[in-house]
Amino acid sequence: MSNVDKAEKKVASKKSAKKADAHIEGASQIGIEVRKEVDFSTWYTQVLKRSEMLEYYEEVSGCYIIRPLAYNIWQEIQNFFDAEIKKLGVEDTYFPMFVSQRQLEREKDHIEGFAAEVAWVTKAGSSNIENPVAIRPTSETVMYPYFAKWIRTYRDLPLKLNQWCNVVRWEFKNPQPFIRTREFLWQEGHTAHFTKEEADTEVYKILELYRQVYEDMLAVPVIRGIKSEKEKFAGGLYTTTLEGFIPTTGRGVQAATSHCLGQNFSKMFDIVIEDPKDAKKVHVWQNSWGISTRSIGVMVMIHGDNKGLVLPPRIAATQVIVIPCGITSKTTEDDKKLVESKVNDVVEELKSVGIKAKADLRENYSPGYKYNHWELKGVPIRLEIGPRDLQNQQSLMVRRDNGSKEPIPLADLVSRIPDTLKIIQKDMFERAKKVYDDHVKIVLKWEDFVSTLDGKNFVMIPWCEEVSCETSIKEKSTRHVTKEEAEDEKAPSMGAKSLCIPLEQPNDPPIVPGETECISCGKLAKRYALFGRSY
Ligand code: 87F
Repeated sequence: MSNVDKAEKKVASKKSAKKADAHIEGASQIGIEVRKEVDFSTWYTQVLKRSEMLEYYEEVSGCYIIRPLAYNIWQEIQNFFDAEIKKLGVEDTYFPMFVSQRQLEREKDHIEGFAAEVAWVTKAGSSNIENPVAIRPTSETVMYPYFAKWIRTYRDLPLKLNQWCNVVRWEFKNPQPFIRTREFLWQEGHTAHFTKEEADTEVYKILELYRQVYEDMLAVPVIRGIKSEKEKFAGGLYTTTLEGFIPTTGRGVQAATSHCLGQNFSKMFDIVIEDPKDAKKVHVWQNSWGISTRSIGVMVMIHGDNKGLVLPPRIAATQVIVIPCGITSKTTEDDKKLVESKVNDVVEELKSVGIKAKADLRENYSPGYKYNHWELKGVPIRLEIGPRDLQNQQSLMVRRDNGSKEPIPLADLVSRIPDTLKIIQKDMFERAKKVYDDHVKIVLKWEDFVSTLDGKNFVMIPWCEEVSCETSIKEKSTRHVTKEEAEDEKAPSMGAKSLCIPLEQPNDPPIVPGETECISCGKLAKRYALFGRSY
């Protein structure tokens, strides 16, 4: 049995042990049967599968089928981000997915530590391929030989390319849909600049766009920061990052990264131009940046509840579902027709003002069944219209995010629905932001570090920023437990990593240069750093 198969077996046995207390009483056949708070990983897969976002691909472990409901979210992200980078002068491109061993290993720092995850094509039919090719885990080594060819003079700069593609990283840690998968979708941007300043500016512009994807589209709060020396992309100069937080598990998740590669790759790949001033060869400054389908998983983990998905309006394929109700055996055929035609009218009216509305006029399902169905799928607003509503010229509006119900005059729907969608978007973000903020704890002495972490928190500490100190923090916060205990989310064993050095530094208390000490090693602290257990 492979490592991965074993890991999957373990997860399955853990699930059955937990099942008893996780079970949701009276959960309908189509709904979610386990509580998010009790058995998070079963809850997560149930939500994804039953909402029809995703299907397990039985053939290859760690691979999943992204179904239309989820793929649509990816397309929303693509549409927004692609339009924004076009404004920055970035052009879309497509490079081959195969890379030769010679190119892949050209930049040693970069591949070191990643090599074990690279998948290789070694056979064609039954014969061995003489020079096996790797499947791209990222495309620096695919693209940069061609940057060297295309960049000759400063007039060829800046070169700004992006590709939307799949990448393969053959992970052996527990796979999780969207969060850790062997193949995933992303965009990778690769740019070359004449000056460091220009590269720096772009790194932060891209980071800001990633922030907008998470916070403004997915309603997922993130902390912006710089990676430590230990956690940065080894092939680069510095790495900026967005760090998310999953409150249910207390774990962090890297949401997107924007790297300044400095001149490391341009030196390795010989990407040079002549300085217009003195005709000397100068190496270009490079950046690379990426955001992936992991973002969908983070959104589901944060907003989903015990009824299923909760989608932020901005990325929901269906924003409003209109359902006829109150039709009984006593309702006349004419009244039923009236209700149905009003349902259709409302949908058309909402569509005409740009709302993604749909009617559920299925005959063979009760209104209650339909409510559960669309709640499971996370549709932000449900409108109920029945014979009595028609008499009163109103409709009942039900919010998915907080369950609140409010009758709305039919004549007001075209103004109230767009407003309410905006309010839902804002409320979802603000609720999640408050939870995140409440779980970031400033810790000023080492004795409080592990216990604060164990309380499912991130820990913000005055830190010396040294690699050896980070290694020691990880070691000191790793609980040495038995195998069985380690499987249990309630007995965390994983050590803490530095997640980032936040761009927005706390100032209460401030770091006093030459005075404030690192809480782990006692050397002088440079800045506050965010530590946590992470995915
Ligand atoms: C796995 C195998 C081989 C990450 C890997 O972050 C190589 C790598 O280079 C690897 N996993 N990385 C770092 C990727 C850096 C960078 N590439 C462009 C990004 C964003 C997009």
